Amino acid sequence: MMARRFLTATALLAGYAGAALASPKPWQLNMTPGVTEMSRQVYDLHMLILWICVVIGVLVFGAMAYAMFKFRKSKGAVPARWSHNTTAEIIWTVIPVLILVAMAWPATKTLIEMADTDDAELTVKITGYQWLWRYEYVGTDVNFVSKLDRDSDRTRMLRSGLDPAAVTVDGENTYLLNVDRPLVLPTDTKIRFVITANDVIHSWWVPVLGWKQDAIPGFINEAWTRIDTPGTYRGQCAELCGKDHGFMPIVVEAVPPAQFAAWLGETDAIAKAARAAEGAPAVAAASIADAGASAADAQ
Ligand SMILES: [Cu+2]
Repeated sequence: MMARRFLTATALLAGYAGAALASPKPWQLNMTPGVTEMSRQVYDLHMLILWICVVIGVLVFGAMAYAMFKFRKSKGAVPARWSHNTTAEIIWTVIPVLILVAMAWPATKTLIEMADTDDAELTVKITGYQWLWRYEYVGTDVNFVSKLDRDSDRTRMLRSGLDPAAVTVDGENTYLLNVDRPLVLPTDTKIRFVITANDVIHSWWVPVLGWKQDAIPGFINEAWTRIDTPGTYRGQCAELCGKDHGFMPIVVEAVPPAQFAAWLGETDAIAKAARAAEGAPAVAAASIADAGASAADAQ
């Protein structure tokens, strides 16, 4: 496949060998191929269409440059007098139509696949708020908010005197890119997202997944992913949603399915204990207080 060859060539040029580009790097010029089959299809489309545009650009601007140089007035060129040529008009109508169809065909195929949320093994509801995200694992009690981490939040304050470069995780600068509680997801699992908002329009965007989806109050939008590679993937709200729009990052922690099942089971048990503690009568509250306290710690 031609697009795949372009992808490989670009990958080699960029100097990485198949490894997932988890975060954009300084001076990175191109988009990320991502960590899902769908994001790679999107990347391939992007490269295919980029190269089609490059070829068209070279042909059109090349022809213009040649004509301007070859038939310039100082060489005594005389302009042609005809104003209508049916053959030329048919050619310059039919060729662009063929090019558009050639681009629309793979793009439509990808869009249809992108919209197909059937047979998902896990559903996560995402709600955008000013200015944080809520994640609910449908069918469990796991339901938490994820907001800008404390380090970034303190540093961003006016005249905090703190150094943004000092906000790091594992040596990576995560200023305004880290959250207190990441969205934990399993790899190799079809995950369906239902996305909405509580106040204004937000947009949930993690570039390595290959799409972004608007979070609109009163509407439920859908999207899905199947992540290949475990890792920490970062994103941000991509819809101008108010004064702290720039301070609502997204972090996805993709872990192997077994590790995810363990995490979900444990977190669900804590959430259920906390709920039981809330609803418990006063006499029983003392015995459950410990469970509640540990649940609060875990939050
Ligand atoms: Cu937002």
